[in-house]
Amino acid sequence: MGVLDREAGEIHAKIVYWGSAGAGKTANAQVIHRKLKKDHRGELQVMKTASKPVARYELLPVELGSVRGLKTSIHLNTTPGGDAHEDERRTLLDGVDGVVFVADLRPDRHEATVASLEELKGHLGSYGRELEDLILVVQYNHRDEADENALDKLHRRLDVKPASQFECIASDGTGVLACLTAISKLILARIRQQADADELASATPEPAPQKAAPAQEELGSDDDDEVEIEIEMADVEDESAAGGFRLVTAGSAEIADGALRIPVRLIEESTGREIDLSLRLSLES
Ligand SMILES: Nc1nc2c(ncn2[C@@H]2O[C@H](COP(=O)(O)OP(=O)(O)O)[C@@H](O)[C@H]2O)c(=O)[nH]1
Ligand SMILES: [Mg+2]
Repeated sequence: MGVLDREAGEIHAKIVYWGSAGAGKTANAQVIHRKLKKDHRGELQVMKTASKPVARYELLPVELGSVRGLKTSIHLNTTPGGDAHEDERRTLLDGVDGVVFVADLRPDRHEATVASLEELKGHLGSYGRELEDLILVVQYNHRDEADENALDKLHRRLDVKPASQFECIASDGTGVLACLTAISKLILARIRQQADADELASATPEPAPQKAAPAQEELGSDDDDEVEIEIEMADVEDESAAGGFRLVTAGSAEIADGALRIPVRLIEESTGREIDLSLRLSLES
């Protein structure tokens, strides 16, 4: 799991891109490798499974540079597909800090997507962990190959509460870096928070429970959670700088008290921050 080493001045974290076969995990890794400046990433390594039939997955070291004075590195890996490679997928989850769950929006892949989420939960359980323990970001991918209802349908079936979610077209890069930026920030904030809490605990030999509680709250305050990271990009269109919000539906519309209520969610493109709103339209009789 994530390491913050103040003496060495370093933070290390691990992100796994998880999802059913064909969901777009490899496409994500390729886009990240292509778009990040060379000094912000290592080589994209295409790994092969030890078991047969041989399947491929990717490893990519990402260097975020100095984040609040600490040299920050992220180990990113995708997973191989296929029933034969469940054990290898499980191994790749060891020590993970955050998962980008690549959910395939194509209707004929919803079943496989749900199964993939179940597999993820099962493997985490084998490490004594739960989905809720780690930072989960859902990437609804293949956006270009599904209609507007697909997201709602799949979202309901997955029944998870991700820290953030994105709609992406990984094959052309849409949304990929915004998704990586969001999960990186969330993970780094958590690692720092944990390290601060550990330091506080070890600095207080006989902690009085009544006093520890407010200190903990302070550490978890919103301000403290904000980690400024910049993922620089090579000379390509900077999608995270595009600014603005994306609007997605966040549930079914309802008619009540002569008005139509439509739950919607605004997602800030650059950070993944979500704002839930309800549109209320009065019905003229
Ligand atoms: N149209 C479209 N194709 C995609 C998208 N994401 C990935 N692909 C393509 O789908 C295929 C499978 O993607 P890949 O990244 O290999 O899936 P993986 O099995 O999860 O690693 C490749 O041909 C990708 O180029 C997308 O959002 N839209
Ligand atoms: Mg792949």
